[in-house]
Amino acid sequence: MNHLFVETTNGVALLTINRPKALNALNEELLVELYDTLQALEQDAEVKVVVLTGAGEKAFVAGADIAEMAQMTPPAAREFARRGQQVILFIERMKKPVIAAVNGFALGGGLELAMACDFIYASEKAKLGLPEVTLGIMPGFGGTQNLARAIGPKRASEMVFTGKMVSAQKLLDWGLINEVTPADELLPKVKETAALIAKVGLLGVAAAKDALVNGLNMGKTDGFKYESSLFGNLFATQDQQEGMSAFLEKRKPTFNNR
Ligand code: DAK
Repeated sequence: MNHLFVETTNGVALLTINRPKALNALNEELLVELYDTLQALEQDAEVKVVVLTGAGEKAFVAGADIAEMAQMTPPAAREFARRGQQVILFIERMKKPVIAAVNGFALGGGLELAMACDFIYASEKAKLGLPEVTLGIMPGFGGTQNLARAIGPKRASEMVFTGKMVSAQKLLDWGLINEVTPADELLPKVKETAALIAKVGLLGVAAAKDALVNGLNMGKTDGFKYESSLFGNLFATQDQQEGMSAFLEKRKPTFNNR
């Protein structure tokens, strides 16, 4: 792998996008590596939760690689879009939670990548935005959809139409970001939260993620039905037996994710 580092400790995989010279901009090779790596992490029984961050102090991801995009023919642009959407959709459907640790600029495809994650923690230095219109294009990795759902259509429209960057603190207030920390406390804080998730039953978390992600695209009645169906499925698992037995026997559960 040329552009990614992976380090797994106690069930938490730290996945670092490493192209700091280009502020971790997403080129096609990186998107392919990201997709392959996320697939491998989903299969890896040691991994319970993934933390996605950017290398260096300046950027999470400064967007799609503009130098590469500038040269693209229409077929190449279509292939690039397909690769990007594959990554975004995979994160949303992945059976393990993915937390974005936004350590700096998260722009364009970078913010879209962060928004595809289950939730976002950010450094107080981070600046986030969707500047695509300044390049004569528009967001294409789900940015309009996910931003409007997270902060409401009025604030999303202003951000998308102006392309301006917004501080992490403001996006915390608007509900896009869960927590803002000093830069050097970002990874420790995210890892602390990831460790809580790594301790619980992965099947329960995976089913809850499914309900949260897919339920948002349904009406409330269908969402409730979907939730109850996933809830019922968990009663065929060893983890449900173990979690409840452990509570009743006043001991800590040992989940085996089956
Ligand atoms: N692509 C390529 N290189 C980039 C880059 C990017 N997005 N962002 C930064 N770099 C490179 C710079 O060119 C520079 O390279 P050198 O000149 O040193 O070789 C190096 O990173 C450092 O950047 P700066 O010198 O510009 O650093 P500053 O601190 O002055 O400024 C900045 C930081 C983040 C404000 C600035 O770099 C900037 O504005 N970057 C571009 C941000 C941007 O516009 N991002 C959005 C890209 S468009 C699609 C779906 C999605 C997308 C496209 C298609 N389909 C489904 C079809 C996504 C589109 C985008 O993300």
